[in-house]
Amino acid sequence: MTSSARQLSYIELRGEKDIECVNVVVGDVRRSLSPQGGGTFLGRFDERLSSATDQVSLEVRRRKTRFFRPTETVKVYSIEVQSGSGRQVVKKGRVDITLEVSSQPVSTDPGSSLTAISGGLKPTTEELIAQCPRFRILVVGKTGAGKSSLIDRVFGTNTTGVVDDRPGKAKIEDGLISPQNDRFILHDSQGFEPGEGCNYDTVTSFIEARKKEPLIKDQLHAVWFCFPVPIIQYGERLLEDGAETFLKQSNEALRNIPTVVVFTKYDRLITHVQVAPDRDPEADVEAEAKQYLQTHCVEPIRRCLKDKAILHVAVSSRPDRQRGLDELTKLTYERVTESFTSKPNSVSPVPFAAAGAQRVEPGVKIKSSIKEYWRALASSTNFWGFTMLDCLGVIHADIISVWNFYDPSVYLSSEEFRNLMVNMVAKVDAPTGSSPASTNLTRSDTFSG
Ligand SMILES: Nc1nc2c(ncn2[C@@H]2O[C@H](COP(=O)(O)OP(=O)(O)OP(=O)(O)O)[C@@H](O)[C@H]2O)c(=O)[nH]1
Ligand SMILES: [Mg+2]
Repeated sequence: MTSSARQLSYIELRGEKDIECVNVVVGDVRRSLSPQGGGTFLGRFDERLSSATDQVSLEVRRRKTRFFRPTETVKVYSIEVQSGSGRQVVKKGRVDITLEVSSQPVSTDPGSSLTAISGGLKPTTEELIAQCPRFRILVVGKTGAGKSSLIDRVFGTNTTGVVDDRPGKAKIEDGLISPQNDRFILHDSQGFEPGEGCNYDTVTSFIEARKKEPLIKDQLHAVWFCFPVPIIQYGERLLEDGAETFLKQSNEALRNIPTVVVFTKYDRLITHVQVAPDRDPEADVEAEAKQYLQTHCVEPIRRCLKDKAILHVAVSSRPDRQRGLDELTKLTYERVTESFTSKPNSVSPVPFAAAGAQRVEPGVKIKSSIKEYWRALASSTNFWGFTMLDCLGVIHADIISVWNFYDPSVYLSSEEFRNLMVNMVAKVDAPTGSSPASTNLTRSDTFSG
């Protein structure tokens, strides 16, 4: 079946010479524009515009300069595409953007986007990714709570340098896809100041609206509530007035959405306990910190939520502290699996997206890839009758999508890398006189559980 849809066919950005790279994001698709020199970047493609918003975002990464810009920055420009087809020129500060939109017939067959890798054999992960291409997470917390630092540690991104010039409502509603890891969408309540009632209302309405989305890929998959561990002796407080009201109000809205309370900057508490003047040098620092956390963080939140059990974890985003991040990833994955898995012993798209997006916990990836995915594969007849090359191609595609390595030049998915892998297997495994490409698998060659 076919219908007509608008497609972005051409985009060009003219800016300054310090622009390092430009990504265009249309709906769930991100592409890099090719550099033309002199601050000009362009791309020709046939991405269908997202019908919900008809919005295109451009992420512009600028180099550091010795004096004026000590770190790299990423700025996000959002463009509302005008109705109809044709050329549209937009000026954003010192950047000129040209878009060309055309009307094209498109197939409405739901299976048509799945490309067979070879001989009709499809990567098993492709269908899961088509149903839920990204893990959608909302991170809530006051300004400076450590939200961006936490996201960067868990997802291997660089959001702390991002300057987002979109208005507050768009920031939370549209979400942000990182150029370093496009397997998750971040909805960040950034700039949440204590007492900003309307900002809290924006977040609650956003949560409610996402609950009504019919497709799981558009729903919220997890929420992290970030509270920096307060050092009471310094006069710091866990719950500002607005935050307490918001926590109570959002509790109802968050029912059935995997939510974890994250106590951030835990390293500050450890240091505080270590240097306390009257402390017994033999006492266990971790045990004291845990007790403090229970009294000053967990209990107040539990009281605020009228004794409702809360999932919580203390983390630090400092490079030498990993443990809390592993725990947070595992806890989130488990809750997401409970909430979004309908059939036992099956791989569901949302937990699969959660496992793929994170970059701290190999165990979660292994659980998602080996325990469920490989077991499903072993009990299927997927590989029966296909050549070794077809099968390797599929396994290769699946492994890359599960592990979500940072691979900006897309080398791991290239033909070159695939050939390298096939040749390696040929040397190790092929019987004399046969090539892996031509060896057909029989049922007994398939994997056994
Ligand atoms: N000691 C310590 N400092 C941290 C930690 N995480 C973040 N910080 C520092 O806290 C400050 C704020 O961190 P961000 O990650 O930008 O906080 P944010 O919540 O994203 O803030 P907004 O974007 O303004 O809403 C920065 O100076 C970080 O270096 C942590 O785990 N430990
Ligand atoms: Mg931030």
